Amino acid sequence: AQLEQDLLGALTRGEFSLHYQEQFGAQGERTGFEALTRWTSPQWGEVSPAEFIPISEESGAIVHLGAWVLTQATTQLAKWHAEGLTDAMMAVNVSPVQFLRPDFEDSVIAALQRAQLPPHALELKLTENFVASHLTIVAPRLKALRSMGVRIALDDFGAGASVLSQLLDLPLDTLKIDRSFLRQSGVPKAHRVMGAITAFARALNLEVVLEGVETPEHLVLAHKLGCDRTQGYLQGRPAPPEVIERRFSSSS
Ligand code: G
Ligand code: G
Ligand code: NA
Repeated sequence: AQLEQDLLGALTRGEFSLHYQEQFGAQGERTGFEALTRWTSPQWGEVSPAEFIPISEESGAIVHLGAWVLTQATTQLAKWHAEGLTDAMMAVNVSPVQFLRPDFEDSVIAALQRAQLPPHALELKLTENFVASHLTIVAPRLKALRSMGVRIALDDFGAGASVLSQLLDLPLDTLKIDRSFLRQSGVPKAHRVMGAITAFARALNLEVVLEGVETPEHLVLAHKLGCDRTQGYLQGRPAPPEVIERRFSSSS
């Protein structure tokens, strides 16, 4: 309860920051970033989003936090575009509570306009579980966002409970394979399932992102599977923007 109280004021006290993790294409080129929220509390130290996101969903604080994340991440991307990374995309995690707000679409439009970014530079990440379990309310909203040009990614794919036929009519751009499959990547069955997921994605014309790439073997597997993008500790841990910038000035 104390943590929850603290969380409510944390945004105005400026205790949140964004880290960014790079994503790379099949040729090893940087395709963009995922924004990941960090909370550094004077009292609790570094609190994991796995802990504070669910709490802020319950209290409703996620609405303000989510809006702040969207603004920060698009502002940062615009800066990187201006510095020459003109094709880079930004993936942002969207919580169900945030997405279901009637003004969510407007907040996306506003963030893009403020940052003067093309809509396709922004990728909104929703979990498969959320989308599949709220299909009738989610589908029309996805259509509206997609018709603006914003990209939609289905996150943690394979860990949720969707019926595949439900996904056929959804306006999606990207499937992000759940990290749990890669953790079992020594298991032939897990390989075959990842192969099936990528084939499914291709049948729907979706890009595939493999997350949790931690070893050279994982990267080889991603290439064998034909994944369009990879993300993980092997290629770069999430880090503050100034650290990310040092990485790209040393690699170009
Ligand atoms: O960065 P880390 O792996 O610790 O994040 C843990 C979880 O928290 C991940 O599943 C990630 O998607 C989620 N997360 C991180 N930042 C945000 C955010 O800004 N909004 C939402 N809704 N989830 C986030
Ligand atoms: O599902 P999502 O993309 O939101 O997950 C992002 C989370 O995964 C972030 O919290 C990030 O810190 C974490 N992460 C990123 N790369 C790796 C990795 O290679 N291995 C593991 N175990 N976690 C990772
Ligand atoms: Na996630």
